[in-house]
Amino acid sequence: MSVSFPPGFLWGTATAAYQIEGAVREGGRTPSIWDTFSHTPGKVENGDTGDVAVDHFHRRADDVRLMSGLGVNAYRFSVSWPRVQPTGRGPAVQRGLDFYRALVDELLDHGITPVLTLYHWDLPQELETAGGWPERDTAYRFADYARIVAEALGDRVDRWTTLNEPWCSAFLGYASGVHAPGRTDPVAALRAAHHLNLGHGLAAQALRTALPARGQVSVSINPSAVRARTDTEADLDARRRIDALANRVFTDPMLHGAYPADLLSDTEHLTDWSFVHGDDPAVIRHPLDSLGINYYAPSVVSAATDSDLPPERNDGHDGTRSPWPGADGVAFHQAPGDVTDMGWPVDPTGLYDLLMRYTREAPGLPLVITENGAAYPDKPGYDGTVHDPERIRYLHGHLSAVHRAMADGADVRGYFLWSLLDNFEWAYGYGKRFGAVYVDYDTQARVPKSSARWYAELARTGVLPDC
Ligand code: IFM
Repeated sequence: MSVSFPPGFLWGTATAAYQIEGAVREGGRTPSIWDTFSHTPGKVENGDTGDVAVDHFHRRADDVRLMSGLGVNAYRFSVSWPRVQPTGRGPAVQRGLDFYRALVDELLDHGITPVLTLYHWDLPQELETAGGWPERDTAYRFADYARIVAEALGDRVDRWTTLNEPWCSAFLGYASGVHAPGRTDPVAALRAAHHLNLGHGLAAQALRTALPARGQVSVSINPSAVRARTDTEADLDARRRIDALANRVFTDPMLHGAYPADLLSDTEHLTDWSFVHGDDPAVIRHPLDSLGINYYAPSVVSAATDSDLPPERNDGHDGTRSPWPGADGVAFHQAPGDVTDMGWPVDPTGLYDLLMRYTREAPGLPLVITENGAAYPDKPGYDGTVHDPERIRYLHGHLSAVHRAMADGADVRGYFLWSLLDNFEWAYGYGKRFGAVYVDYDTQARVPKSSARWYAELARTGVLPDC
């Protein structure tokens, strides 16, 4: 049976600056932590970097036309901090702001709503050299940068997101080290998590001050749908611990103004959390206009037994450093069923569960799926077309879960397919393709896959057909 989404639902695609722009040395841009990291041998598969990426910096207008052809009504992109404020301090570089102003104007000319993310992981390297997110000052620098971008674009962008997936910035960046800046210090990761939260709250305040009344403020988290392998007390406790580190470390201060007591006690052997100052939780709990949820796959955990591997997130990395400070004794397991090219299980029920969880936890707060999608090893056929039926099945399953959650009371306002284009997939380089549009990395030619046409029809009609 086909199902319909309400009129006004946002049907979008999403990207991030470092993953698509390239042009890393143009217009006064200076290196971000991802430039440094990707140029460090052994950090990114195949030695890939974002130097050229998919050349969106030069192909911006064509990419907007491409989106318009797909019929989407919204586009989520991120601003590169080192492109607009190269050292992370001081005045903005006009050429950097002009790029985003032109992008936004082209989107608006095509009837596409811009949804702007301020931070999708590309911290100016100079701020990392000064200590990065483990240092409190970075949160204040982020709020200044938010003000600069809001003053420049607030007259034409209504939807603002502070951070994208602060879990990845804090725990993959500073604990497991598989993301930039590649540090492996669990205490630095907890400090980073707090300063990202603080930066979010301070930036949200700065946005409210700088934006017209219609401006909307949000944050995109990647909550984990954590499942216990069994319902033994030990496995349920493993789930509680990972839920604290994956989810509540961000959502408790953001939504409720306090860190979870169990998180503080689970990590007390590492830190006394004295880096949280008196008013910080109140600053972090800035009222939001919506909550962005990025979802790909659930996690299955248990109490570790002797035969289990060290606690790693099921993300395809086989590094031995854990991204989970204080969660020794927890093991991760592969969920059963199909997997994507990332090795991530395909399980839309995790998305349903998360939508219902935040519906209960934050009544009245609208939800937006700000990322969902899958990587598959897509290749053009003999006639140059690219068929990706697995991606259509993945999207269909997840959108059915969104619809079911809405029928059960979740106030979901939009869905953003990750990603518009194949692009630089962080530590995996260009080997993993998430795009609805195929990119030939030799010629930069764009070829909409069959999923792009399928999604265009959905965006046009709002009707999810039977699959
Ligand atoms: O490519 C990333 C994106 O930058 C953040 N969310 C997950 C995506 C797929 O790994």
